[in-house]
Amino acid sequence: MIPIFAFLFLCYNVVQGQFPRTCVTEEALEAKTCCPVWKDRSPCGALSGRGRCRPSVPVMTLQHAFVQRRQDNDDRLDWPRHYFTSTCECFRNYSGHNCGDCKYGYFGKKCDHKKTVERKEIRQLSYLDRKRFFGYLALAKTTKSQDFVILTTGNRHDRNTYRFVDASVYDLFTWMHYYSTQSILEDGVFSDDRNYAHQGPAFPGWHRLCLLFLERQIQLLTGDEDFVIPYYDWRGELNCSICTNDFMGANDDQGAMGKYSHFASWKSICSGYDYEDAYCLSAADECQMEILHRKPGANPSARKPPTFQDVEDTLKWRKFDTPPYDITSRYSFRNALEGFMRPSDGTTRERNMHNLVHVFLGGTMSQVPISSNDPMFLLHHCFVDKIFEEWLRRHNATVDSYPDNDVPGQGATECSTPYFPCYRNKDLLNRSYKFGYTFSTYKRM
Ligand code: KOJ
Ligand code: ZN
Repeated sequence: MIPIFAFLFLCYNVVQGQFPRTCVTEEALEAKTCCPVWKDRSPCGALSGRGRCRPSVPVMTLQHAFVQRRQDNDDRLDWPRHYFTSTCECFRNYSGHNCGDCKYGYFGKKCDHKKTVERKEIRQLSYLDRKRFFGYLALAKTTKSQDFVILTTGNRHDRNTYRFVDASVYDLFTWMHYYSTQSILEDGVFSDDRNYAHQGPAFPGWHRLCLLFLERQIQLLTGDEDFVIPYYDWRGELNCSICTNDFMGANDDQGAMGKYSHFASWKSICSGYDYEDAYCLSAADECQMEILHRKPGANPSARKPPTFQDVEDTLKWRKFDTPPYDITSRYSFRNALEGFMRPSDGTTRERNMHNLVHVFLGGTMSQVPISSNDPMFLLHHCFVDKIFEEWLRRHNATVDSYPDNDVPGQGATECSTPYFPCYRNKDLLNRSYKFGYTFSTYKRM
């Protein structure tokens, strides 16, 4: 059950963008400052040497010049400067919107202990661990986020219509994906082939960060510091073998999630939403939030997930990404992984890899703005992240493998949208142990 107040809000209006709760007061918005006070009563824990409040650095790219010319073009460009020009910069291993948490991969009062957890294939989890995973997800779906709120507006260019509302921890995560996938307004035109999380070099890192974000939120919610998201190794699957009620849930012939599945009562936020200039008003319509849907293998153009060979072919591309850094990029690891290009020849446009799995699973998962409503999204992207990690390792890649580019929101030094604090897109090209996790080996029968 969604807490009643959040539920009521969701019924009327809905939203996007996660914002630290303490940064949406009139004063903070007016001052464009998001430097929440930490336990020591100083902004960003400055008195304790955890961080400081500082003007966020503008990104000096072509795009930035464009932002300056047209401040109101798109609220997400040059994130988070449309909302906040001053944010926390955290020192040492401190992190979080108020420097009150540790960087991914660290723990302890002083954040000076390194932690490494192992992400496993869902079929490698013990019965108990699997049940725990579903229990944690249920809790995340129904517990209000303490730290963040989301922004609802019928007109994203009119600040007077902004409303910040509560959301559950899981819905907050879903919204962040929704928010970053909405078309970008450029020169007065909404461009479908640009967004902040896909169709460009930010794709692997953006999704890495979204998993880390939810994983951490669930760790904080449950007190289980070792919680990790499992992955789904879909290579060579002939059907979705984890789409059973013991695992990710079975669906009926219409695609509706079966009543004995773990997610039978889950409702999708923002489903059916199709207004370009507003963020997600679907729930304004009598709370018509849909249940989750899936139809694995039903789409004739996506009967099966990618093969072992597709994954091997993807891994061989040495260049992380290539101009023009979009869905037409050739010989690009990112474009092969994302699935706009045939992995074997690096040139033919076809649906494969990540995109193919979304469409293969069908229903909620196949619609970009709402796909993250289905927890299958977590398992799928966790495996995509495992492939990304394998590529980083095989090619000895570093942050410098990330290309300089002018794709809005995807510049090397731009902040990944809409995260707090700032994670530069290029910095996500680090090995996963730096972020505190590794992957199990998994041999399929
Ligand atoms: C959903 C997504 C995505 C791609 C597709 C299919 O989230 O990234 O569906 O192209
Ligand atoms: Zn996505």
